[in-house]
Amino acid sequence: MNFNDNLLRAIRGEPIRAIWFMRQAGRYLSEYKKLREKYNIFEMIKNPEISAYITKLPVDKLNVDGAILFSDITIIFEPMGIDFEIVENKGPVIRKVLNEDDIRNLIIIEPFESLDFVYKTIKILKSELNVPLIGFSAGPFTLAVYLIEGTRSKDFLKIKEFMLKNSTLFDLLMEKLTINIYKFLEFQIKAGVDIIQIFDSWVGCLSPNIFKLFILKHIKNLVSKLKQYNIPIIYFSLNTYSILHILNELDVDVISIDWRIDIGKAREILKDKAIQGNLDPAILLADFEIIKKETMEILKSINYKHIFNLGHGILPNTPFINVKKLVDFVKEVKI
Ligand code: 1CP
Repeated sequence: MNFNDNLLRAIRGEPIRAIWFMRQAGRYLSEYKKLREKYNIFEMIKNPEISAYITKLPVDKLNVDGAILFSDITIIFEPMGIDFEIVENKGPVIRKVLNEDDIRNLIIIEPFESLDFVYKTIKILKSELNVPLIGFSAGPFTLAVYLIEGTRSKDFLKIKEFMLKNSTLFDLLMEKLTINIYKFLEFQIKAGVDIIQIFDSWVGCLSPNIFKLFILKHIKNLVSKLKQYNIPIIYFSLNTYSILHILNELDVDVISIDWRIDIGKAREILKDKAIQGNLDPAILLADFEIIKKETMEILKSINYKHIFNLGHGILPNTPFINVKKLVDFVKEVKI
């Protein structure tokens, strides 16, 4: 079995095309839907055989250049002592949002003890995969949003009010979350993942100045500690055109952008960083002629250090055939 290292080579800047998708192991796959009739998401994540099977599905079926561990950003909540559930069509819901005491007493996790199933899943995958395995965590702000808002938010007003009124306590929360995220990512690296992606989905709700004042140092701290392991780091967020120049300061290898940014413009701002993205996931609901046209727009706008991906995860109602045809198209088309 030849190892396909296109993704690692594209990140390094070699003239090669690489493609994978966020949420490539999800509801648009019939095999996934079948399993979900029997198990809930945490039963699947906590079962290393099932989790490894789902992780491999898109690699086998689509021939993508990377596998992303089937897990969730909330998987560290249980060992942190957070009471929560994943609600259908809504996502994570925290049963009791954190107060000052909860933040001061937040548990620092020991992943080798509490998240053994993740270790086992990674070990299975490393022996069976022929593409790089992407491990991941959320960024500290994105976890803080769930812990303070209670659930995904439209306006992020609770977290903003909290951080502005209790900035010292917010800083402590960010520090503790950053330690936990670091420990979780270090643990995945030790288990064998080849690439790390930090999903900081919600930082784009902040102004550039607030992002700089309240968030940036924690991400920098996380990244600088991870750097010792010498594996590529991808930083993903949404709605970040206005802070892209600040993200360029991060010592990460890849910045993942959404579709609201022209990728050619992002190339100018992000200088020599690799860029991941940025097809709108909704495009995959359209006819293939439109998918092809929008994909060509992207490929024509960026010709080095590019990893083809969507700007966010694959939508559950995406026709599988469209995803399959897109992978083949990106792999074959000459510009
Ligand atoms: O089948 C189901 O009902 C479960 C749906 C589901 C799935 C498939 C959840 C609940 N999580 C996951 C897996 C998951 N989550 C992966 C697996 C690997 C892959 O990409 O194929 C990854 C990388 C995530 C990451 C994740 N979870 C993020 C960051 C990326 C993003 O979407 O912005 C976030 C914010 C979450 C929280 C979460 N967990 C589940 C849902 C539906 C959500 C999102 C809810 C929200 O928008 O707030």
